[in-house]
Formats: sequence, C-alpha cells, structure tokens
Amino acid sequence: MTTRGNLLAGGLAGLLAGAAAVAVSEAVAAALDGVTSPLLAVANRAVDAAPRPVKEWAVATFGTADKAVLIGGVIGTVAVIAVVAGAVGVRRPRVALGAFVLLALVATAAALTDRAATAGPAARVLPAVVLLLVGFGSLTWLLGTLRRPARPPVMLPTGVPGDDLPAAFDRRVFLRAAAAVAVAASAGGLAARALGGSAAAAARADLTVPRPTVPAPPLPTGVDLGVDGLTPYLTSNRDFYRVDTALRVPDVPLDGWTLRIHGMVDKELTLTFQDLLERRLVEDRITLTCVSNEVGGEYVGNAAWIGVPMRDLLEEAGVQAGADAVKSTSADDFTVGTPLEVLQDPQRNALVAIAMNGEPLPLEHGFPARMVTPGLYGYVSATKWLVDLEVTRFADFQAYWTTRGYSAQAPIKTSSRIDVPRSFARLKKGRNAVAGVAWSQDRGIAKVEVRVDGGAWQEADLAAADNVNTWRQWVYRWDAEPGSHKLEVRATDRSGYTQTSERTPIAPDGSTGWHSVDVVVG
Ligand SMILES: Nc1nc2c(c(=O)[nH]1)N[C@H]1C(S)=C(S)[C@@H](COP(=O)(O)O)O[C@H]1N2
Ligand SMILES: [Mo]
Repeated sequence: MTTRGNLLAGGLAGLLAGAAAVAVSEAVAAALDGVTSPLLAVANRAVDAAPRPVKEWAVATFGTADKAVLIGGVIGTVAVIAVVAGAVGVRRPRVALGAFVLLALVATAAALTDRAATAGPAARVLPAVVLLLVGFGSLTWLLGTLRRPARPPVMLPTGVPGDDLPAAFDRRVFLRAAAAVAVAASAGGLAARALGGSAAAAARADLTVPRPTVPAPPLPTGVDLGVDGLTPYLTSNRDFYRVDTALRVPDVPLDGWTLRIHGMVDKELTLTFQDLLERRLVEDRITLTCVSNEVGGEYVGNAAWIGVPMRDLLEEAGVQAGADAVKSTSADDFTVGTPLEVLQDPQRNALVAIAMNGEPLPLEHGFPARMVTPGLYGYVSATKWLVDLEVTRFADFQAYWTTRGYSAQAPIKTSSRIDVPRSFARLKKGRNAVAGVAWSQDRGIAKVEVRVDGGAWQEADLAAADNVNTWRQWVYRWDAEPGSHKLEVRATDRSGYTQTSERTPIAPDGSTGWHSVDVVVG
C-alpha cells in the first residue's frame, strides 16, 4: 500500500516536474528572438522524419488540426516519460536525472537543426538547458520530500537506519512542494503564451517557398573573392543585420493577413498571401542598407529575394495622376514614404518580397511580406510586416523617421568598407590582402581605391559584378613594410562619383567619409 502510494506520488512528482520544465523552457524560447518553441521544433523534426505516407495520412485524417495533434503527441510523450521518471526515481534518483537529460538532448538537437530559428547556437540551446535544470531540479526536490519521513525511520535489527523508504512520507510537505511546482508550470505556460510569436512561426514553418516565375540570373562566377575574413557575397538570413523599432518581433500569422492597396488609385485591392503567390513572382539579388550605417558599419547585407514586383501591383490598382509617393504601413504601425517613380521603375525592380535566400521571410525580417526597394535606405523603402500601401503625395503625409528629423527622400550613398585587416590587427611583413565590400545601389561600383599612410591611391581588384543593386567585393594586395600604418578606401560609382572624404553623420540622410583601419606590421 505504502509502496503504491510512493509510486503514485512519484509519478505525480514526475508529471509536475515535466510540466514545469516544458512550460518554463517554452517561456524562455518565447522570450528570445529567433528561437523556435522547443515543442514546435521537436514536432517539426518529427514531421521531417516521418515517411511521406504517414504525413499524408495525418493530413488526410486530421486536416488543418494536424499541427495541433502533432504537438499534442509530443506533449503526451514527454508526459509519459516524466511520469515514469518520477515513479522510478523514487527509488533510483539517477533515472530521474537520465530522463531529463534525454529530453534536453532531444530539445537541443531539434533546436540546432531548426530552419525557422535565426538566433545563434547559444540562444537556441538555452531553452533545453532550462528544461534540464527546472525538470531535474523540481523532480529532485519533490522526490526529496517523499524521502522525508513523517516519523523517525525504522531501525533495522542491525541498528542501521534502513535505506528503504519510510513507511509514510509527510504528505503536507510533499503537497506544498507539489503546489509550488504546479504554480511554476502555470506561470511558465502563461508567460510562453504571452510572449510567444507562435502563430507566425507555425505558419512560416508550414510554408514552402514557391518557384519564382522569373528566377534571378545565375550568380556570376567570381563574385566572391574568398578572402579570409571578407564578408561573404550573399549574407545568410542569420547574419543579416536587423534594424527596426519593434521591441518584440511582430507576430503576423498568415491567417487573416492582407495587403491593402488604396489611395490615389482607380481600383482598391485587398490581397491575401495566396493572392500574392498567384501573381508573377520575380527573384532578384538586392543589397539593403540602413541610413544608420556609420562609415565602416555593419548595417548592410545582400540577399536573394522573391516577391511580386511593386510596379505590377501599382499597375493593377491603377495609379492616378498627381500622386508622387507610396506611404506603406506595417502591422506594428511603422510608416515609410517611397517615391512612386522608383517603385514603378522596371530597372529598379522593387518587390513586395515573400522570400529571402530561398526561405520564407524570417520573422525578424518581415514575415509574411515586406518591401525591398533597390537604391534607397531601408527607412524609406523596406517596410517589414507590410500590411498597407497608400498611393499619395509626399506633401500629404510624414513617415515615421521623417517626423524624427530624417529626410523624406534618401538614396543610398556610394560607400566602401575594409573588412580585412581588422582595425589594430598585427600583420606580417610582405604580401597582405586588404579586402572589403563597396556598394552604390542602383548605380553600380566602377572602381575601388586604397591608399596607405595618405600616399597615392592604388586601384584594388574588383570581384565580378552581379547587378547594379548589389554590393561588390574588392581586394588590394599590399606589400606591407614594418611599422604602424593607416589604410583608407574610397569607391567610385558608375555615374563617375567618387566618395568624399568629408565626414557627415547618419542624420538626416546617411553618413559620408572614407573608412580607414590602423594596423601594425612587423
Ligand atoms: N515595420 C518596420 N519595417 C522596417 C523598419 C521598422 O522599424 N519597422 N525599419 C526599416 C529600416 S530603418 C531598415 S534599414 C530595414 C532593415 O531591414 P532588416 O532588418 O531586414 O535588415 O527595415 C526597414 N523596415
Ligand atoms: Mo534603416
């Protein structure tokens, strides 16, 4: 009877500890940007691993509820493992530890292989670590109360205290601890719900990127010079800079999402995501740049985007005479003003993008749809979590950053950056690669020059050109003499403009000046 009581209490302890562990780790994942919920990540891996007939059967049987059923299955499996861990753990605490180590390992593997996640490995693994600590910690605590006798331990005839469990544990102590763990589980669950962006993440995980109607031309050979330490030609989604005013990434599920096009148009349009997918989808490589990028800064990245050309949508709506701007608005009420003629220009190929580097837009980069407009700084061209396009006049509105002292119009300034060597690097005497990137969307880079210690400008070798809306790598082979040196770079675009040495701040329309690094040779 007492043994059974202990087993039941142990099982309950396991269940509570498991619930607390999962709930708190879900909350931690929800609180971190770019980290997928552990339950969702494990469920997604299960989907990947399942043979196709099983998947088809699941979809046919459960329909749109298949995700919920799947996650229910994951929760049920965790519950069974936790109950067994608790029941067995009453006598063998190591089993309790083993069970949570196992769960944490599965969560870690799922987190590290998750495609929707954009955070680094440390952040991704954190929920699994929390799962282990909370699960094992609370179970050990609960099982400990079961070991605490209500009466003094029975002495064996030999006079040694029995290592067997006491005939009865102190119920009140156990129940109090159990209640505390249950409260932790509920709090974790509520926090996960409050913080989680799971609706958008779930929709994104279900999405396959459509084949573009017009694929990007193949990447020319030689766009990437492969110099050590040089920024890769294409920026991965994970490494892509992120700039926005959102404290938490807006959760914009596909269900109910629409893009409204209105204002000075003949025909108002309200498009669903599916409507976008059914239009002409064009793929293009475009380098984005933030106006906040300081000389030598990191707020610039190059990706392949798939989207509906903005000019197609504007044509469909029928732009009326007198309009000169499009005011775009995001789900989080950020506003942007973009010149109409840029959005209508086929050479620019501005997009309402739905994919980035072959994946649905990451949540941080505007899921489900965003603007990408070559040649203009992001704050006047790249609205993420896009929901509204109003054809209008610059005279009739002010966008978010315009009311805060930035220019209403802001073409990207021709710029260049030295990636290698890093500032204050110590180099060996002799041949050293000085390399970096230069950009001048939509003019294109014509020339990059480097000078050492204020000497004569030397022309750098340019990587192969992709298109005028993307950055270009460059390298200068430098014969380094011992001593301290200053390296400077400047670019010339295809309009013939050479970067000015004059340093201006980022406000109101972008920084200027030459990037330089100081190094020591010898
Ligand atoms: N909704 C929304 N969209 C936005 C912003 C923002 O704050 N909110 N910032 C803009 C700015 S300033 C830039 S530089 C780009 C950056 O895009 P990224 O974060 O994908 O690199 O997004 C633009 N789109
Ligand atoms: Mo920006």
